[in-house]
Amino acid sequence: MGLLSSKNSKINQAHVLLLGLDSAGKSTLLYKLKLAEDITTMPTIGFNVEMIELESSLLLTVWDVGGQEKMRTVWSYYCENADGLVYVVDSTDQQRLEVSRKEFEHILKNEHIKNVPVVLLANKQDVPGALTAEDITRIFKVKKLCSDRNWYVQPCCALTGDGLIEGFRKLTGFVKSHIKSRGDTLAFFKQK
Ligand code: G3D
Repeated sequence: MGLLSSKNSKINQAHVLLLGLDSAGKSTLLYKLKLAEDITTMPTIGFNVEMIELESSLLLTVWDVGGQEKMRTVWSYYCENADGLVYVVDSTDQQRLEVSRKEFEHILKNEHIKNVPVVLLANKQDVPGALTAEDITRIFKVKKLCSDRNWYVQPCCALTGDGLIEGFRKLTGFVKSHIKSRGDTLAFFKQK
């Protein structure tokens, strides 16, 4: 999808997939961001769509597809238009950590999101004993799985909002350079 320049403003749009197992905290963090940024909500059956503008030059449309087992099978359908991926992990749910890791590994193999930047949110940092961002980086083998793209692991607490803006800012920066490099590649092929 990428840069869709509005005629009336200089704002560009990018599509961001918000994935993670059910109960990871996706709805909570979107709601928190919405309160912080006064963003628009468009609730729909089965998933949420939110518009977030953290930097004046880029409007993120965030798709929260839902993380129940049934919904995980349709994640791949949403990859086609994605310019960025935010993957939310419940850092306290050690029982389902391996399930979450496998889903993460699986979605990264999707051709449509090859090279698309990723921010992992290590959520629920307010809970004592929560795995740290470093733990999540190691357990999810992020360095290896994301060696073909920009990535970052951000500790956060969706309840208080701590770390959310930082995580989405990081993604915004990545998305901008991803779209730019894709544009440059297109320009390169047009020249040939
Ligand atoms: P989902 O949208 O990924 O399915 P939700 O997850 O946003 O519905 O969150 C699932 C539960 O986790 C909710 O609790 C929510 O309050 C809680 N939660 C989300 N983020 C945090 C966090 O950062 N810290 C803590 N302690 N809890 C969090 P309930 O009790 O409503 O099911």
